[in-house]
Amino acid sequence: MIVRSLMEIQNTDRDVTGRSGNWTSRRLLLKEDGMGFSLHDTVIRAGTETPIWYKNHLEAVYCIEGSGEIELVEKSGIIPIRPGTMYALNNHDRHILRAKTDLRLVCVFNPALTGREDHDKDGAYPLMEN
Ligand code: 9YT
Repeated sequence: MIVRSLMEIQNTDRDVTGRSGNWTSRRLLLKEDGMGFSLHDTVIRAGTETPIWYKNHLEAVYCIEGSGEIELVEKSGIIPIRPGTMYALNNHDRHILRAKTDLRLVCVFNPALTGREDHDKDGAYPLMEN
């Protein structure tokens, strides 16, 4: 069994801030933990806009704090994000994530991230072999 707290991973390699400065992802479970998915406690900074397109991963996101919205790129529509909202990018949906206040999101990735992944120019993570 794995037991891990947010406090113990803060300021370690599992605590990743994107180059954009828009988000910090605390990676509670990674590929090396052998669960088949990774689990992150992520903060998206207030006032930011982040283009995302996870071509290589499926992601589910559950909002536990804050308010914001998703704008889908290939379909029209704005989806409000508030505590209790879950969204799952089951079609690798390209979108823009806007945070009105700091957003705290619990994120699950399949396949699991390996550790230090950051968004590329399209807002994707590469598929890592180890
Ligand atoms: C919601 C989202 O995808 N935010 C970007 C960071 C990512 N969730 C991560 O690596 O935790």
